[in-house]
Amino acid sequence: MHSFVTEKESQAVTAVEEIRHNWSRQEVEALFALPFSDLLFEAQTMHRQYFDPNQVQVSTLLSIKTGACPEDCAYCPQSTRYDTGLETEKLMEVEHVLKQARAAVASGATRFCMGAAWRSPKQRDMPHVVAMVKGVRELGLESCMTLGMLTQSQATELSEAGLDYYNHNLDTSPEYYGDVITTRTYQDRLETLDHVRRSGMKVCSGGIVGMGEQQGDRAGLLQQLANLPQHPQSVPINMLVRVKGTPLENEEDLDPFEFIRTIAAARIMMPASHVRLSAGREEMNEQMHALAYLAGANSIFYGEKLLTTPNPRANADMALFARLGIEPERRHVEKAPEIPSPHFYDAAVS
Ligand code: SAM
Ligand code: DTB
Ligand code: SF4
Repeated sequence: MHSFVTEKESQAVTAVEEIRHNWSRQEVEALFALPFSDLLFEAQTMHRQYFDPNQVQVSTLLSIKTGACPEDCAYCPQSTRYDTGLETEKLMEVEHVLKQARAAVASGATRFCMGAAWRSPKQRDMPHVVAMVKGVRELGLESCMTLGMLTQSQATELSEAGLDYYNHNLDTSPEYYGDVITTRTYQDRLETLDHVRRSGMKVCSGGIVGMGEQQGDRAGLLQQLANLPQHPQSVPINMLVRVKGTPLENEEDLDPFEFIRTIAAARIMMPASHVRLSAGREEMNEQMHALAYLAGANSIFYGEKLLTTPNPRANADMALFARLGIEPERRHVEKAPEIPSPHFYDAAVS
């Protein structure tokens, strides 16, 4: 550490040499307060201890049920409460999903994520989503779903069907959450994550920045994620996509360096997790992408559409990978010590 870093800042960085679950808000805020170059240096140093810095995992995303969602998430074009002009679609046929999954294989993706605009799945939906999971896995893809809140038995059913990851975001800090969503609580989200973890599936959980929150809220989101009993194996960091008709359509631009700081802090705090550069990439130029990779982002959603909004075209991503010497990650080989299983924690607290 060079002499320009204060003792307080240096403590923030040197305390992170192991995988931790006891971050204080002050410590996380100290990371955000580091000079930009110091923060990126620490993030990149940490990144290299756990991952090949020149590999980025690519996932594709498919909306399997679109719009008409009863929830009131202020950022979301799929909420029935906001007039966003979105065409709604009921649950997709399994065969159609598998056709898209075969296209994802052909495009070089290794993970296939399926998202539904539900508060939670109904029991009658479960046989259909289970069939999708089985079909996707037979194609040799890792599977991921995001279907809203899950009961323990739904999580177990999906896990037994072979679902690898479940995505459920905390979205923001506990303090800011009520300004964005009123139809489900932060505790509801934590409970779904608990059900997913206990079912043995891997957790994908992150949030959205650029919703008018303060830096402290971005720190609070990462603190919540990193202090979960097990770090989410994937951490999507979404930049708000401002969709006309949603309450957040006129939200001000977030300073792009704040976005990069959030990625870097996530990398330092959850060093063995894939940090995914998620929504909002369409508005980011190549330099911004390169900074995000330097800050430790090592996963992207790939393909020209997210769920309902546009994403950079696959060939633009591949062209940038080539210019930066990045390769798509073929298969993730864990360099980190195994992230302990939930049962480890059960034993530790009993
Ligand atoms: N309905 C399920 C749920 O919310 O749990 C799953 C699908 S939902 C669309 C998945 C995630 O997409 C949300 O948690 C949110 O983080 C992200 N998202 C939705 N709209 C977004 C937007 N306009 N900009 C950035 N991220 C968004
Ligand atoms: C996540 O964190 N981001 C993805 C995925 N999980 C499901 C969704 C982004 C959605 C962006 C808005 C849209 O396209 O509808
Ligand atoms: Fe519904 Fe999910 Fe959108 Fe919220 S984020 S409105 S739960 S689809």
